[in-house]
Amino acid sequence: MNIIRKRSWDLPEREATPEAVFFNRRSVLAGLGIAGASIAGGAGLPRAAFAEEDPNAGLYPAKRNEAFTLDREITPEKVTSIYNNFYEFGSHKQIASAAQALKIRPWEVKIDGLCDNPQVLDYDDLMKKVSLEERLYRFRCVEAWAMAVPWTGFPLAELVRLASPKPEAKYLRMETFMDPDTASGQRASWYPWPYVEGLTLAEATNELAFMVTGVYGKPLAKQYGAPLRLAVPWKYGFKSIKSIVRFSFVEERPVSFWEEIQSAEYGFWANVNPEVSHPRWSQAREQLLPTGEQVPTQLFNGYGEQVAALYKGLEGENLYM
Ligand SMILES: Nc1nc2c(c(=O)[nH]1)N[C@H]1C(S)=C(S)[C@@H](COP(=O)(O)O)O[C@H]1N2
Ligand SMILES: [Mo]
Repeated sequence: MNIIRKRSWDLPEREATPEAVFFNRRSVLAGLGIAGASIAGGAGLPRAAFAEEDPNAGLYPAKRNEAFTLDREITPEKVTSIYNNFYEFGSHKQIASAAQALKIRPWEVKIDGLCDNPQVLDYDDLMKKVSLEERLYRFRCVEAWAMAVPWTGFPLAELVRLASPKPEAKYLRMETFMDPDTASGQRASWYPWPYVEGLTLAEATNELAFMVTGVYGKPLAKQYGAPLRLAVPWKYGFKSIKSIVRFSFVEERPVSFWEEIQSAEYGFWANVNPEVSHPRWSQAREQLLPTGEQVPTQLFNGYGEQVAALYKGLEGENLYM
């Protein structure tokens, strides 16, 4: 399954977008089987996943917010916890063990840029300022695999409120940690590390934009982007940046990680739309993990009622890639 990596340095395009090559029903099932054979049960997580004391463990499980329901089954934890995209730990899906090297305590979160309350916060202190809830969200990767996950967290709007952005702030730029010693993927210098993503402030304060701190009723395991990752379920998965260390309020539109690598294929907006194909494949259908069952893709991943109004007047933009 590593065939696409063996000449990586002369394959910038394929290396940048391996999921389409990687994803087919057989490879997913084989991947799950191989990873499954090496673990001792439980949720499928290596023992190290529980090694660090978590002072917030008592906050889980948080009460479910019934406003966020699903049209499909929750994807089992034993599936989603061993099939992850986290390039900091490798350009394939079996990064769960490698990701356990990430040290998430202490974890500083910096809030800066055009805001009245710039600050550096310890993650555990941030947790005291917010209230957690559980939401069931669909998730759709740009490469057409999909899952449904019970995230725990708080609205991104709460963090924006803490910062109190100035009127000139138009975008929220988010950045992942940078630590090539623990994240071997970051030693690959052809990628524009650290991982960056951005939203307009209107998107960041939409009720659906969610800061994730837990999943399946527990603190977030590292492979999902502990201790703090984004979930924007109406956008393709690459917008949902993991292991965030910095939030900056800025006037100019940030250039995100994948956009910088391949702007013709991964744009800033990246809203899910079955009718707008990726340059190399159709987005009309998606494949549910882990069976590969094909289901029709929905506009805004089914969240149009909450988010369609955000894009009025922006029809001239590439909203769907
Ligand atoms: N920092 C960082 N965030 C990231 C990525 C990544 O490689 N690094 N991959 C993105 C992509 S392409 C997807 S599909 C989702 C995968 O999230 P999951 O592993 O929890 O399913 O994370 C997104 N966030
Ligand atoms: Mo993705």
